[in-house]
Order: sequence, then structure tokens, then C-alpha cells
Amino acid sequence: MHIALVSLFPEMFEAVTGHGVTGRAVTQGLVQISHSNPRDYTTDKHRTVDDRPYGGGPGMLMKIDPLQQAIAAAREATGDSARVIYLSPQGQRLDHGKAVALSQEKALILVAGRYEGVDERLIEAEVDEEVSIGDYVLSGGELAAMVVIDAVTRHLPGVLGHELSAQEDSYADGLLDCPHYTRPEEYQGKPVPEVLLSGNHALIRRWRLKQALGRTYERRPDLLEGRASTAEEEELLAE
Ligand code: 6GU
Repeated sequence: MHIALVSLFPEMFEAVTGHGVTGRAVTQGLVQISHSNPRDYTTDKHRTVDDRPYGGGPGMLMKIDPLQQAIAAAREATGDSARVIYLSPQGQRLDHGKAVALSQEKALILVAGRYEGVDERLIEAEVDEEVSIGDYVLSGGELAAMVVIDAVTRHLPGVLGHELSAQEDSYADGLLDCPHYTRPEEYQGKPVPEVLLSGNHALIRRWRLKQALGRTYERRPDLLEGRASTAEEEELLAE
């Protein structure tokens, strides 16, 4: 997958391109990253990238021309099929389903805004989808774009150690993850649940599923609304 980033702060993306699972995906060539910076498309002495909002009020907007040209450069880098995503709190919320859907695209253009935002006509002309990562305001779209990169990259073939990893993730089955335990066998007076030492993998799998169901019910009952449970889950709930 090619991911083209449109941002005034390309260095920020080292946080995902230079470390861990996402960094490895980049070095292995499973994800190709390119940058276009609106600042590079300014023509004035001060390289101005912001402009005043019509109607007045506090704050500035992204200046239209440099941003539009940076998006055009991103389209050139990715080819015409790229899906253009503008990160903003006004967008549709990113969730597991959206991350999986975006991972099916050949190319993404992630547009990170700064200041108070972007001219609405530019969004209408250039953007396919507005995406938010939650109900709070960030100072710019870069962190949100990095969240998208990380969540999407995990679903690309070959990125996680074994192919099943992403499918076994929390949320892949619509549930929260089960609790996990490592050594020592007793920690601060608390033992590891006995079943995990049993070596009975069928029993362990059922225990984990029951734990996942239980904590989803306790912590995020909203995730269970409208979710059809499997026959095995019904069995576990009846136990
Ligand atoms: Cl996508 N961008 C910004 N600037 N703030 C956010 C956001 C995005 N999602 C939640 N808050």
C-alpha cells in the first residue's frame, strides 16, 4: 500500500515510520510512504501557509493554494485510485471496521490540517472521506493520521508475525481482549489463573472467550448492542 502524507510537519511521522511493527512494514516495503508539504508550494518570501477566515473570529485556516498543490503532488505520487482522507473531529469515527476497509485500498492520501481547519470548498473538491479518531480536539491532524497508519498497517498481509494475528486482535470478533499473564507464576500474592497452566488448549480458548465476553459486558456494553453472539458464546454465558 502507498500512503501519501500531506502535512506541514513531516518529521512527526518518524514516530510510526521509524519504530516497531509499522516501521518494519515500511522497511520491508509492505507500506510505501511519501510526503508532500504545503510549505513547499508557497511562492511568497515568508512561505505563508495560513490565511484569515471570512466572517472573522479567532484563529487561522490553512491557505488554499499550497494545500491544494500538495494534495495534487500526493495524487501524482500515488496514482488516480488513491482514497483522499482528511483527518478532522468532524469526520466519521475510526473503528475496527473502518481500519479494515481502508486496508483494502491500493493507496491512501492522508491530509493533516493545522490551525482551525480547511476551507470547506477544498474539502468538497478534494476529499473522499473525513475521519475522526475520537470526540476531542487535537492541535493538528498528524497524530490522527499516525493512528490511521498504525491501525490500517496491521491489517496488511505480511505485516504481523503470523497471518492470524490481526484476526485474533481485540475487536476482530467485536469483543475486548481477554486478560494476559506472564512470569512469575505468582505476582504480588496473585496466582496466574490455573487453566492457563493446564496445557489444555481447547479449555484455554474457551476461558479466554468467556473472559472477553465478561469484560466487554462490564466495560463496553455498547459493543454488544446489535452484535449476534455465536453458539459457543451462548453456551459460555449459560455456564
Ligand atoms: Cl482527525 N483531527 C484533529 N485535529 N483533532 C481530532 C481528530 C482529528 N480526531 C479527534 N480529534
